[in-house]
Amino acid sequence: MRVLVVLGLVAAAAFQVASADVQQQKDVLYLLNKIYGDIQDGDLLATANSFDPVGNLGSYSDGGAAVQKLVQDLNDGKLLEQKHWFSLFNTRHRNEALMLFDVLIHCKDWASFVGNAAYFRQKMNEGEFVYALYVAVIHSSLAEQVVLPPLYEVTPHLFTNSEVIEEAYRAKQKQTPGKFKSSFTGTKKNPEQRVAYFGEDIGLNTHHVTWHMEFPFWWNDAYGHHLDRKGENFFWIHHQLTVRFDAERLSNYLDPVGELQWNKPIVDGFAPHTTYKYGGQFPARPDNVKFEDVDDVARIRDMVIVESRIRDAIAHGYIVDSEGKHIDISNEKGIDILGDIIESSLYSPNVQYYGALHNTAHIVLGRQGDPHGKFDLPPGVLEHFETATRDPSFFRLHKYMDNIFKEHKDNLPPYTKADLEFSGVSVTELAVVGELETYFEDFEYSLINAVDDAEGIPDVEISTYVPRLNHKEFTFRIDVENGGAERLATVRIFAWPHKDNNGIEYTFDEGRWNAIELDKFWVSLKGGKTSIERKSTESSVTVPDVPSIHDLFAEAEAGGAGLAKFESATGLPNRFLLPKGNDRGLEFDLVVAVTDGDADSAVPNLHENTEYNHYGSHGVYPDKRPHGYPLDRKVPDERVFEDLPNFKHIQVKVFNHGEHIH
Ligand SMILES: [Cu+2]
Repeated sequence: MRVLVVLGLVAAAAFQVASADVQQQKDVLYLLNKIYGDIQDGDLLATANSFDPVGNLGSYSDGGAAVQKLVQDLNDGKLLEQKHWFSLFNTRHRNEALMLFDVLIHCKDWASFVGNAAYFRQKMNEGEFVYALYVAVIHSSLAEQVVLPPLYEVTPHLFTNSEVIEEAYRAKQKQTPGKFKSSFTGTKKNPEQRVAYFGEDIGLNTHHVTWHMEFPFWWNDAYGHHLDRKGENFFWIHHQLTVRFDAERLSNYLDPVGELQWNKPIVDGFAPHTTYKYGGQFPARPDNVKFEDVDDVARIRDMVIVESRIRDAIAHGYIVDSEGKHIDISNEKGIDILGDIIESSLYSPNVQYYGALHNTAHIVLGRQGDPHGKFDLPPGVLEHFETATRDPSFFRLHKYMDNIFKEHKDNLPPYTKADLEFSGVSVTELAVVGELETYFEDFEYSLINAVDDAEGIPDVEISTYVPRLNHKEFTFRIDVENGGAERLATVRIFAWPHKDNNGIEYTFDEGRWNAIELDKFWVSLKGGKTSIERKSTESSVTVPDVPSIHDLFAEAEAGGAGLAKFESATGLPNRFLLPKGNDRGLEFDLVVAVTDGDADSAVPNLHENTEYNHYGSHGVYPDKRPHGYPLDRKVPDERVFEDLPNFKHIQVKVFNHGEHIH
């Protein structure tokens, strides 16, 4: 189970984690290390060679239906060959990867899980295998404590640029260790390059792809569990990416990103400088390309029609399901249904009518370099969750969808003071201890898995280092006065840019839609004053960096006790908590809302069990308020918030003085 753990201020002691099963941990590392060659562990390789997937059908909870199907296709030579690119958005590739996932998720014990994984690793396409194993480890109850290695070390091609990959090959050939600098794509002539550190950040890419593995659009509850609030989560994670991108742009004196429009040119081109392990370079797209229909995928006019059906549903306040029944969406659950529809996922109540706006748009946009397949190019960066955010048009696309979600949220009645009050509770002080300051640092990771192995040629150390954003540690100090008896409170912290790029102040209503979620946690308020000190390192919306494959092996050897905190990799990297800011100090509105924890909680005994499943996909999400609450709805009159004692609003600045730690 991938849960993001937050230790509330009151219940740290009540929390226990089981440490990983060392053998399982090592098995998964060996399965994912050096995926383009044989398994490097002798025992596991022997298992791969001797395992018979259909030898014991009793070891599958589906009686072996999935494994028989996969073995049949394998024996009939139906499966995609090895050493070929893989894309989840390619129907055939996805179906095959999911056939393996279907086998793994139905394994009743680890021996059969690892036996199948090892067996099919040797025979199936490597990309399909990696994808299937990741989602199986994330979702199988057999692998709850296993920490998955960082994807940028497993498939480095998708995370770094072609120049660095070439140097890595040369180093291996010449048998000389090398450490190569990765640079962000493009030149200073392209203003978009100022924010490339965001879209090309390996941690951001890992966050994005991991989220999509945690909440796959192809998920079917028959696999064993329901993904709580999946559609709403889809909205929220992409909304947060969108507002963060705009904050990065403002930090770098750029206007917020404009939304993509089907009838207008795609303003910014993109040259990915990224290469497939097998399949050549990722295709480029010049500036100002006009949308063209993509053969066998979609016509642009169909995209426009699907968009207008969705917006029609929002205007009506209901959607029509596949049986013609009306489902009301003009309530707080509506966002979840809309998310399912827009993505779309298998949870969509009517995919026939509302289409798959997001998924299709990713392919359509990814193919604009070769819409008719004339040049036989591989898929574009937008057709992989690992690489999508590299292309600035990703953010245009998501701004476009975010604005559709906003239409829905704006249709809901604004919260009243009575809705938001937490009677007797007031926030008397909100302050930041320490300066809000970001800097760049070099981060090094191994490229050993990028290069080919050959008999008799030993490995040499090959790595790359890349600048990445980080921030100095700081602490929020929040003083809360409770006029009543002891009670549970939810503390929600957000920040939004104070001004646009022209120096014009955002209104409260504009600002709150751009709010970046910084933290959310529960605390027990005693009668009288409680002083809360919440450290930046504790933020529940972020996760720590997962250790390298090398360190994960070492941790596993040492017993695996230190691994529990890395089980969930679904949040934003903690070092990415703050937008970059700038030398003058980018002004932000910092707000805290302290609301009734008992009324907010979706699970009992929240204060005693503060396991907080922020982006994780198992079980019920503990906060029953909509994501973004209480700033998710229109605020026609900001006095509602100004007069709210349990809400506090201050101005802060985020600095970046050009510091770079090498
Ligand atoms: Cu996404």
